[in-house]
Amino acid sequence: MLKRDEFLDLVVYEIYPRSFQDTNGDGIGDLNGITVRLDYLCELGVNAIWICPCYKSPNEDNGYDIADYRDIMDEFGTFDDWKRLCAEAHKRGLKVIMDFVANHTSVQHKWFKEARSSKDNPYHDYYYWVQTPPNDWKSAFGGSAWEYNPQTDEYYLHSFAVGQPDLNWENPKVRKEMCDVVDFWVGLGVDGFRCDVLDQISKDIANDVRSNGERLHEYIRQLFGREETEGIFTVGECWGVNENTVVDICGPNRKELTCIFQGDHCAIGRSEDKMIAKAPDLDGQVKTPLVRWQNISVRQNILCTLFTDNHDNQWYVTRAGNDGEYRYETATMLATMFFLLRGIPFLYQGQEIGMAGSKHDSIAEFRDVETINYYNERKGKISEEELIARINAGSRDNARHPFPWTKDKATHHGFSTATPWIPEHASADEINLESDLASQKSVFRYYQKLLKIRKESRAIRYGNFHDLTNGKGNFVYERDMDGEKILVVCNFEKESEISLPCGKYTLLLANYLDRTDENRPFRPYEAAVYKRIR
Ligand code: TEU
Ligand code: CA
Repeated sequence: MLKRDEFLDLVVYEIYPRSFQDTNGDGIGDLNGITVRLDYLCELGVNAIWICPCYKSPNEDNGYDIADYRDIMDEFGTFDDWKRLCAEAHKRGLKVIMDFVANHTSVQHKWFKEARSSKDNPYHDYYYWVQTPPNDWKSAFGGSAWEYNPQTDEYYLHSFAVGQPDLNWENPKVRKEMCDVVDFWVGLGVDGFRCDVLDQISKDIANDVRSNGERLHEYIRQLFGREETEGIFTVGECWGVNENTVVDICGPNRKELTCIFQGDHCAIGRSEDKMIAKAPDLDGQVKTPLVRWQNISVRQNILCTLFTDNHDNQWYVTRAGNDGEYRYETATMLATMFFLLRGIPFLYQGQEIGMAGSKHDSIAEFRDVETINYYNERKGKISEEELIARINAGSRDNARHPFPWTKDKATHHGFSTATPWIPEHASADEINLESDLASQKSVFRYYQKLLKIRKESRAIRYGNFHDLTNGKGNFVYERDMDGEKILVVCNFEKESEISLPCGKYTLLLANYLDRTDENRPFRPYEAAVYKRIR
């Protein structure tokens, strides 16, 4: 159980188990693979792990299609493996956050197997059924969101893959079932939940409303506003939330969520079509929304989430910066910019070693349902070259290659003794933990120092935020509390003169090893952190 202020001490590390560490030689990451790497996470300096879905699943969407909310996916190990992981994490002071997928199940779930069998089955209205599609809603993974079910001569709704039927939250039995799932895992010692597309559980099909429906707060409060969930950390994936609605969900006394992922900075480096890359605009697409949310956070007393990467997106280093000659500088500048802000940092596995986009030649090297559907819908309509280029730019598989622990090719860079379920990152020989640690410019060691500064500074964890930027091409801000002042300077692509507020400074951290005097020009993707003496 955590109190609200303690949430600001959290530094969460997101783990995609399938791609983290294999320990039984089947080429698939597993729960024991997380357990054996817990000391590594403590060394990095995180204090919580968010485990992407590890429940029973046919893996049409790599675990986000759940067939049993109360049992562990065969490929990831046993329930005892999960219990051991949870106990070992808690032994190290690591909080355990599970992924809570409330909007849909797998078609393999018992509830759906029953529901689709006949119209009068008691589970039938656990899902949405129509005689004919009432609208042209599309699935997030392409194609119609309505799938025909011959057994009942009806269509069911699936906002995502065909195998992910949406649960009907208007049905009180569904709400009770999902509260029981939460209580089951809280009873096993889970400290929190990351709530998958939570704002989509309240819809209004008749009025063309796909998310943020009028009963959303009622449903969230029913899930997490109970005595059983007092002190449980919850972060909602609610992309549709804005400044006005965020307080309704995350306000201190709302008894709904601790925080949400606000994603206004997530569009950088891509077009409307997420597979089509676009030149980044760090000022307009990152600095501006970050400043806005920092001010909202202070003004409305809500807890922001601070994140650049996750398992759904091309690496931020590639989208927002320079993943070639300035990969180290970009990775460390972004880390400095994001993780000294006011809010709760979320790191995704691999960003601590400066992971960047990969390059593959054929659709056969991809696994993600969204990517494969995208390819199949366009094959033959645009050139294969253009299609593969788009997929390399925007596929979620960029974030799902096996974690490269070492330089050793025989063990697939330390991930597995068997051929991994997905091809390795094309640059795993260069970008891996072993090589990073051997380098003078180690992203991992920079993250370690950055997280240590955060851990030791009350101004950074609880303090105010002041935007001190003048002009474009950089982001300068200060965090202050009780006289402690931390100044953060982040330069973007071009070398620039950055005049700092007058005062005396002590340099705490810099990503250019020769940064001494604060008055010399800031170089491409240079970052520096100062303690202001006065
Ligand atoms: O993603 C929800 C979501 O935001 C998707 O629309 C996301 O943008 C997707 O990756 C399309 O680009 C969550 C999970 O993070 C994702 O892995 C799942 O596939 C999805 O929900 C369905 O559970
Ligand atoms: Ca395995």
